[in-house]
Amino acid sequence: MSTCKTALLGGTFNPPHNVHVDMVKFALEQLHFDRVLVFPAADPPHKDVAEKVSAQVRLELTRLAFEGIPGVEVSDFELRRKGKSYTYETLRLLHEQQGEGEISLLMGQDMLETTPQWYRGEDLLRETPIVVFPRPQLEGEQRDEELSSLVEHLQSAYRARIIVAGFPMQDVSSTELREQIRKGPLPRTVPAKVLREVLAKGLYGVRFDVSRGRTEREAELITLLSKRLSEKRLHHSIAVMEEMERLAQRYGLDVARARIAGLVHDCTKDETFENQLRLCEEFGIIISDLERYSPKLLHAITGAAYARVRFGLKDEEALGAIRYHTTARANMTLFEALLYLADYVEPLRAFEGVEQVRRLVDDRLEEALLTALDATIGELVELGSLIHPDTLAARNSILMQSIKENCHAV
Ligand code: DGI
Ligand code: FE
Ligand code: FE
Repeated sequence: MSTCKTALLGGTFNPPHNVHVDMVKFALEQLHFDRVLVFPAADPPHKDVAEKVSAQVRLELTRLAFEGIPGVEVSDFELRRKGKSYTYETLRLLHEQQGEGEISLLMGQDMLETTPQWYRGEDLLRETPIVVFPRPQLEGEQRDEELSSLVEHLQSAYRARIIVAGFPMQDVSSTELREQIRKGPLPRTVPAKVLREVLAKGLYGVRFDVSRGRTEREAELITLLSKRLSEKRLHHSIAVMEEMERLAQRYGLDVARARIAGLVHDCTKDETFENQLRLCEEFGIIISDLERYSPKLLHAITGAAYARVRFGLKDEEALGAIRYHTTARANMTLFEALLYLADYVEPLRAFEGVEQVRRLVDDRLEEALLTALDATIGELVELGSLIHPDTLAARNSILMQSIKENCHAV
């Protein structure tokens, strides 16, 4: 018989978000479960799941959210079941299928409060170990006591076996997430792969077209860009525009100007190498040898000129930020740094290391920049690519800045 330590997380997952992922990772890494079964709920027979996202689609989104995390199985068990999916019944059927191994339930504090009222809830509490994730503590609130008295009560009334996870379950409202997806700024708290699928399927009423522009000027630019960029690149550009808004608010930059820079930053990205060279000639840009051998770098240089000449963009700071958005440079302005980072962390980005920079970007700008530059340089070395001196100078200038600060402190 298997003695595998299993946990189960059920939910609607409409959409799945990072709190779900973090709870599951915590169970695997800190509580040493061997596996976590994730069970998206079936469509309830008499009422629509919000926004009519079918169980099959929620299952697909949930699979994307947990993809690549060893030990997680996203299961269509609930979807294949006939009748109502009472947790007690689900557990009973699972035990029938797989024999002895114990299955614990993962849940948030809110759910634990209502468990005794569930279908056969008292039996469930007697038979099933539970891991409860506490509500985040608000300043001055006595949540801890509330939770411990609830746990004590359930233990003495039902001999429930309850573990309180040392990891709070942030309050995330799915309704708000869907609203943010629809209206922007795109949330950072939904995995990028999930967001991309939501966009591809147009779920939750999301549209990534002119309607995403907030002013006539933005709408006009989106129309122009949609003729020059692939759909994927246009989505990225709109996501950078919205990320710029978030960062501009955070760091006191003009939001309207920041959004425009984000929107147009990659306006020549989809041009061929020949066209890039033609644009350089047309705009009188002289490029270095190194730039000629690093075609990926040209779009930042031609993009700034194109935005100035063809889009009539007059904001010199924004144009400068576009010019250096790929390589960065020494002693960047705040505008330049924010565009470089918005491009790196926008919510549709899914590459390795992006989460680390996302965690830093709101509070530790320099560290975020340094981490992003280090990762890029590391990757370029790995690929055997050329490294532009501006990229190295950017990194060096941040390091020298922090050395200077440390020296003053001594
Ligand atoms: O245009 P995006 O894809 O949104 O992003 P980007 O403008 O930052 O371009 C990213 C690419 O540019 C990525 O493949 C890494 C590459 N890159 C960044 N700095 C350098 C660089 N490539 C070379 N050869 N040298 C650099 O210094
Ligand atoms: Fe770019
Ligand atoms: Fe970009």
